Amino acid sequence: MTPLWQSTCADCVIGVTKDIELNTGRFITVEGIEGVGKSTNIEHLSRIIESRGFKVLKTREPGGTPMAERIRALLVEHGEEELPDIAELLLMFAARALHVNNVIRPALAAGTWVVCDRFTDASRAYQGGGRGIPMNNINQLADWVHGNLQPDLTILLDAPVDTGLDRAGRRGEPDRIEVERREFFSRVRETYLQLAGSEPERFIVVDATQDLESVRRAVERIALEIE
Ligand code: ATM
Repeated sequence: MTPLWQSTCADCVIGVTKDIELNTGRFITVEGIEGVGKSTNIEHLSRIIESRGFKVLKTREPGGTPMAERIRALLVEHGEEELPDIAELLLMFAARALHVNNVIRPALAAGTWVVCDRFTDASRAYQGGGRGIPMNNINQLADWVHGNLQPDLTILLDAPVDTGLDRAGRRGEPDRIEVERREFFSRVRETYLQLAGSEPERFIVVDATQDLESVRRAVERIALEIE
């Protein structure tokens, strides 16, 4: 059987996107620094969308396919050698290329809504803002890997770094990225907020310092309103 993504990509390459868009699911990404409650709210968001009668695929980055999950392990483990920033960025995009082609595009083409825990905005925030890699290099990779696929909606769960790190710190041993210093996560958060400010039509920023029930209700309203 021909995988769906082949025909989808072929159609996109020749620029016939309008009709396809009418038949595809929505691509929703959820972003934020550690400890802002992404996992819980992704569960809630997905349940509400399902209750509206849509099929939902929950997935995550880096990861989401068997090989991309193996790349994720390389990225988060404390490995036996130093991982240069450029290698970190390229591995993120290698995992993303697998995920976009093998999972996200086929799901959207089949009418499934995709709810993804992090996507390219995380590369902009962590590798761009956090590590200092120029944004135009990241955007070039983004164009190359998924030029004609952008999230329809990005929910940014935002909280001050101390709040996030404090909550995340209670979850056990930090991985290779989580051990970064507070200033690193401040730059990540600032970059997320700048991205949200520069694309207000795509981003919704949710104040994740509110009590859990208020955040949950905010996410619920969003899930009920997405067209
Ligand atoms: P989660 O633990 O939130 O699933 O993500 C793993 C790490 O990958 C996370 N680290 N911290 N803190 C953020 C990081 N990450 C990037 O640095 N760039 C990316 O493009 C993505 C998708 C994730």
